[in-house]
Amino acid sequence: MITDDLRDSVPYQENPVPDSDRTLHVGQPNLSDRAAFDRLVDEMYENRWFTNNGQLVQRLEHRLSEYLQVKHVVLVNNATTGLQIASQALGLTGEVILPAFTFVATAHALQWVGLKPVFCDIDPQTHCIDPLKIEALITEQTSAIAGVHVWGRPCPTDAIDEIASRHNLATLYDAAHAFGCRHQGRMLGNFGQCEVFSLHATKFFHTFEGGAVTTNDDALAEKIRLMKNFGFESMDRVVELGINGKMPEVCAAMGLASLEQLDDVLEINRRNYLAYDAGLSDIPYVHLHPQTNLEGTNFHYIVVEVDDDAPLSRDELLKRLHDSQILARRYFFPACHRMEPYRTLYPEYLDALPETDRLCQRIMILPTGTAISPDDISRICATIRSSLTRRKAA
Ligand code: T4K
Repeated sequence: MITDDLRDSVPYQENPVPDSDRTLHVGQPNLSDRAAFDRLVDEMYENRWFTNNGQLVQRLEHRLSEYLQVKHVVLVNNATTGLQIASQALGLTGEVILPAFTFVATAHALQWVGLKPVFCDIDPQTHCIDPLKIEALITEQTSAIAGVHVWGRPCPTDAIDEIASRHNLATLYDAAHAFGCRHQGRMLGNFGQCEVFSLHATKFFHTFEGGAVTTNDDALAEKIRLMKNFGFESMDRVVELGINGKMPEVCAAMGLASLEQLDDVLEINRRNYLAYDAGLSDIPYVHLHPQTNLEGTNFHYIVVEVDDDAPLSRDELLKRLHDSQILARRYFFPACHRMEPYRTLYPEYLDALPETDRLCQRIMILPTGTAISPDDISRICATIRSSLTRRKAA
C-alpha cells in the first residue's frame, strides 16, 4: 500500500502542465554514465578482445552474481536464447506449462526447441500464472513448469514447487522483467532450477541486448556455459549440442557501467510509480495495478487497467494517448495463444483462458524510467483524465 508519507514525497502537480510535443515512449532505455561506459570500451580496445567470454563479460557475471546473491550467472546474448539454452540444458521434453499472458518470446523459445507450450490461465490479481489451474494441465508428457514473473511480480513459487515436486517436474522462471526484485527475502534469480533475465535495452537493467541465466546448480551452470558456446569444452573438443549464445564485450561494458547507477534508476522508477499512483487515483475507470512488494520491486512497468464500462475502450484511450505523442503499449496483446503459430497449432486454448483474454483487453502500459519526468507524468494523467471526461460529457 502507498502511505500518505510516500505520496507526499512525490512532486506531483495536480494541474495539467502545458502540452509538449516531446514523444513519450514506453521502453526508452536508461542511459549509463557515458564516461564510465567509454572507459570500459577503451579497455575492450586495449584488450583487442570483443566477444567469446572476455574479461568484461566475466567481470559482469561476477558482479551480477554478487548483486543477485546467486551462485552462477551465465550471460547470454538475449533472454530468448537464454530460455532455449536453459530448456535444453534441463533436458526438457514433451510439454511445458507456462502462462499465455507473457511476451511471445517465452512461448517461442520453447516451441523453437521442439517443446509444446501448454498455456495456463492467470490469476487476475497478480497477472502471473494461476497455480490452481496448473495441475489440470499436467499429462504424461509434461516435463516442466515455466512461470513468468510478470512486471517483476514474483510467481507463486511455493505452490509451483509443491506441484512440481509431486509430479517430478522441472521448474524454470522467465525473469525477463524482474532484475533486482526480491521474493521471500531473496533476490529473484534464486528460484526454480534456473531463472532467465532479459537485459534488453528496454529493461530496468540492460546491456543493449542481453540475457542472464542464473542458478545455484553447479552442473547445470556448467552445461549452460558449454551450450552457449557451441558446446566447446576446450579448443577442439565439442561435448554438447550448442548454439551461439555469447554476449559481446561491448554489451558487458554497458552492463558494468549501468550497474553503478542502478540505485538511482530504482529511485526514479519509484518516484514515477508514486506520481502515477497520485495522478491516477481519482480518475474514474482507470486503475494502477498496485505494487504489493514496495521494498522488493524494480517499479519498471506502470500497468493500468481500464474498466469495461469506461466511456472509452482501452483501445480508444490508447489512440488518444498516441495522438498526444504518448506511446503507451498493449503488453501483452494478443496473448500468446492467439498469436501464430499457436492459434493454428493449438486451437484448444482459444476458449480456455478467460482471465488472460479479459486482461489483454483491459490493460495498457504507460511510460516510465529515467527518460520520464514528473511533469511528463502530469501530462499523461491529464490526457487520460480529459480523454475520459470529454467523452463522458459528449
Ligand atoms: N520474456 C518476457 C516476459 C519478455 O517480456 C521478453 C522481452 C522476453 C522474454 C525476451 O527477452 P529478450 O530476448 O528480448 O531479451 C520489447 C522488447 O524488445 C522485449 O525485450 C520485451 N520483452 C518486450 C516486453 O518489449 P517490443 O516488440 O515491444 O519492442 P519495440 O521495438 O516495439 O520497443 C518497445 C518500446 O521501446 C518502443 O516504444 C520503443 C522503445 N525503444 C526501444 C528500443 C529498443 C526505445 O525508445 N529505444 C530503444 O533502443 O519488445
